[in-house]
Amino acid sequence: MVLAVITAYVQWAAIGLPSVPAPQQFTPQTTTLPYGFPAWIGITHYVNLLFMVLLARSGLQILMDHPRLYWNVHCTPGSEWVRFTPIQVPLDRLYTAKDDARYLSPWIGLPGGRHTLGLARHWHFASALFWVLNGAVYITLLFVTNHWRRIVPTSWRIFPDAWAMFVHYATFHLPPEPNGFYQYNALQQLSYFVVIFVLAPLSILTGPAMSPALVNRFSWYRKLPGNRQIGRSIHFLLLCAYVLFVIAHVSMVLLTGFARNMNHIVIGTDDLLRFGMYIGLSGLVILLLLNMMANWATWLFPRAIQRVGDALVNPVLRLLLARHAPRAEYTVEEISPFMWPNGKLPTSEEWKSLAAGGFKDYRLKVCGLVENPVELSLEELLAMGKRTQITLHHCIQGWSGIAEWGGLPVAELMKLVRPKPDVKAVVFYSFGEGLEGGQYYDSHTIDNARRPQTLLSYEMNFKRLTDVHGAPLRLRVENQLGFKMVKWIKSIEFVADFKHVYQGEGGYNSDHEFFDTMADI
Ligand SMILES: Nc1nc2c(c(=O)[nH]1)N[C@H]1C(S)=C(S)[C@@H](COP(=O)(O)O)O[C@H]1N2
Ligand SMILES: [Mo]
Repeated sequence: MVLAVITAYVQWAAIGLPSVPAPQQFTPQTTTLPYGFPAWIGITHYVNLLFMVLLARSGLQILMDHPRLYWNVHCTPGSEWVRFTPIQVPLDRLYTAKDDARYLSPWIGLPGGRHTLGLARHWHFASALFWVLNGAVYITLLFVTNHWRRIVPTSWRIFPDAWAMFVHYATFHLPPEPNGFYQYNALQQLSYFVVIFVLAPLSILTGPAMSPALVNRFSWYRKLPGNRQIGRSIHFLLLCAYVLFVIAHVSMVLLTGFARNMNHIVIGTDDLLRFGMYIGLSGLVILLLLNMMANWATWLFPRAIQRVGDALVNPVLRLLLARHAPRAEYTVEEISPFMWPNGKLPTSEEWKSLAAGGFKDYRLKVCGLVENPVELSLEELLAMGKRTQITLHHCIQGWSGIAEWGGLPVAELMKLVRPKPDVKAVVFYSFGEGLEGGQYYDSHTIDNARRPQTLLSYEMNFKRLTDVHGAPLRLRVENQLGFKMVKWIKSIEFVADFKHVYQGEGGYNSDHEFFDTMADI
């Protein structure tokens, strides 16, 4: 970018401004190409703006929950290429990923605040669905009505012509402009084309590159960007590209005849009256009000936002992601040198004295709707069969890491306890507490509990599980986000429905932080 501007100045200084093609004067009678702004363009344009703003604001809120971006998948502190926090991770004391979350002003973030990514995700995913839907309508109409010919370049001349325009703008000259009602200038056409047909698809592709259900099933998808963190970094850089585009776009709309341009896009007429301008500006006020309402609604009715978000997004997750069993595995060489810890170490006397005794007296209690409730010591669990796997952990906050896990498949435990036919979910209770106090727990569908890669893990990286990472027993459910992998497991309950467990949302974070009930992405 900087290089391009410098080159533009050098060209201007050395050989002067390049010539741009003289704009043709069209009238409806003299043009054979599609022209003007039918209502669907104006409508999809502003619907798009609304959802882009919601996506950007909620996306930034999610980013601030782990305000570091990496090119490597391990997320070792210090290896980030950019961080939005002044904090350097201390390595001499326990510093969790949740400690690392940053506050974001509600003027920027949706909903604003610190560690509000649960609610931000509802906005992000629901907006993403509507944004994609709106985009699909737009693209369809673009091709049905032939209006694509205004956007899609069909000659290589677009490049020299666009460069000539760029040299003008970059050196603060206004070249003669065609009337956008009939034709865009070359640079304008090229940038619209890139935003619509390059940036938007890349955003759509890099989002799911962060989904454990998708990339732990289809390794090729993860390899498209390279790894989860490259996908995440590109996803953010695309946001920066949109912001740059919007700045340039709005500046040009202002500079090249604001009233006329607003009439084009807002009411579809081609004249110099101020009508479109007033309606357009009121539209922006409405956009602002909608955003303020989104913030207020989220702070006042978080549970409702969670419900609506789940109702909109879960069917899509069920259709696209939830049915796949995870199976991706990594090599020993790929194991991460560092694994961010999360959660508070249990403080109860019960867990502490068990830990002090090397968990000799630990008994895992398995109860609920089962034919054979049991209490099992670690030795007994060890004797029931062991599976090892090297897998990629996806934290909801954004970081990831590869580790080896060894433990008893939950499916094996189910053979022993024999869940009754009406069991739909399995609840895992922890010795530890959540952030706001109260027992940490989470639940899984019986289908996910049964997956081959779902483990009650007592081994990490070929050693006994450490206290920080969940000793004596922690869960691995590789198609889910990390928050559902309960550490320091105390008991397991098979249930027909998790509605009666604590606040009834299916897990501590869903109860307290309004996290999604489905953690496939
Ligand atoms: N009991 C309990 N288990 C927990 C948590 C917690 O706070 N308490 N945090 C979860 C989250 S958000 C993640 S990302 C993983 C982190 O596992 P690790 O500390 O082994 O990396 O543990 C999960 N299990
Ligand atoms: Mo997490």
